[in-house]
Amino acid sequence: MQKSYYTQVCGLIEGGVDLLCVETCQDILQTKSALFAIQNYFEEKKTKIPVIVSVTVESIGTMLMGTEISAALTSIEPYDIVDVFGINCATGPKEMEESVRYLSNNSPKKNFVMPNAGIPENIGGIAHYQLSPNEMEHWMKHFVFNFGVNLIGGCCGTTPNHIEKLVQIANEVSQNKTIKEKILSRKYFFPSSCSSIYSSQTFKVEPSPILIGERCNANGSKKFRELLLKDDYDGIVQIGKEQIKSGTHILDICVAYVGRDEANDMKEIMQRFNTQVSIPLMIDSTEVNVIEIALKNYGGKAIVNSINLEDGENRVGKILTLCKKYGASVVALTIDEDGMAKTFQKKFEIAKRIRDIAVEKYNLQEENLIFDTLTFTLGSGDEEFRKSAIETIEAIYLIKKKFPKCSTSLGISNISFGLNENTRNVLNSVFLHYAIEKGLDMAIVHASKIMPLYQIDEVGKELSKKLIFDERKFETIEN
Ligand code: THG
Repeated sequence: MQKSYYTQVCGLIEGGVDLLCVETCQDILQTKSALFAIQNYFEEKKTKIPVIVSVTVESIGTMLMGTEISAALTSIEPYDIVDVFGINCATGPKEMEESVRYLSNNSPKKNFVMPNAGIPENIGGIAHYQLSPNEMEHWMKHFVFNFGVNLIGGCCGTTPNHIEKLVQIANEVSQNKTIKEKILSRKYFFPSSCSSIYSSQTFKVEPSPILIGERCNANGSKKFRELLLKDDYDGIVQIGKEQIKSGTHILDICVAYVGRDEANDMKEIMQRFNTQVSIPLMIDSTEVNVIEIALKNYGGKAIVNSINLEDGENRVGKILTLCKKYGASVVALTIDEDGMAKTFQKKFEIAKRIRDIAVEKYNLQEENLIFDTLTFTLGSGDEEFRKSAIETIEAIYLIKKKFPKCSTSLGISNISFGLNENTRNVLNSVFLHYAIEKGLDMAIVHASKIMPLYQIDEVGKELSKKLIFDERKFETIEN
């Protein structure tokens, strides 16, 4: 599709068009393929003309595939080449009101509305459009004057009489300085988010945290691994769905397994998860080509898990380039050339270094950065790691304080590797509690095993707390 769009882009631009309008979009992944083609053309030819993306929202309030307007916006917002975002076709202006209100309140892009002259009525096999030019004028004035819509047009069923009304509205705005300024200074709130093709998920929830399901992981789940070894991709979809039932907001996907083709497994899984799983995905891989295949096959806005500075800036650069190109957020681990940082100061220092590279060199917005300050297990008894949990959560506090626009995440289960299952569930839950107190936004967890504190007995709570905060006391014999 991208190739076919590229041909069209060449023809249109070389034929002299003033702007490109990717419109009547039904499938957000298809829209992205058009955007890649446009992006490639702009880069190759060192040129840029304005771009409109316009999705089609059915009367039920979503796109044909079930995409909510918030999910469509989240998916397309990262593309800097898109100047204008809006909706066209399918319905008249009345049915579009809630979507237009949403875009007015939330979209950082200029807003666009191009309705039909009402919902088409099928009379004797021919579509009839019943909305009069005056009714069109009424609604479009509402959109422009109350919602601050920047660009208007008429889609199916509109006649020169409808368009004449739109021109009058445009003239009225350009002659009225106050209204013009009001439209240009529209306030919006666009929170950091990721999305599936169905719905969008903010990085901040009340109460915290965002739960990221850890079960779709070839290294972290025996069940997943066994299904993968049988090429049972549909069984894998079920593991994804089960996690949604236990309250997971995002799914972490890791298919790295020795002796298997990780890129092919990732592609098979993304093509299924893209449409069959309702929540957004986190792509857990260290391989640049695997990450690219995943992003290419995903219509939503994914999170890439992860980057670090282990091999210096080269690899980080490659992955950040992909995040920018495909519009993804990214998890950054506090690891550098010297290995995994142990103290909160060093963890912060690495986070800052990554932040500076991502923002200054790769033009990624701070909102798309999620720092994972990593923890070693407290289950080994190793003297060196007794303060691991403290350092990890202090680093979260510092990062949130210095970079409030960035998010933080942790793989909670790492804290308890080596302990028995019951102990793990208790320690994980208590550790999560204290990490949240320090400002943790997201946690990679086995959601159904996380318990609220009140469900944990006092002994379990107290022992976990002592372990986490290194409050070891030696029993001494008096006398
Ligand atoms: N940070 C980031 N990503 C990560 C991690 C992190 N991804 C991988 C990992 N850590 C988080 N995921 C898991 C998944 C499973 C387990 C731990 C972390 C786990 N599994 C059981 C075990 O190994 O004992 C297996 C249980 C089973 O087989 O069913 O503990 O920190 N950014």
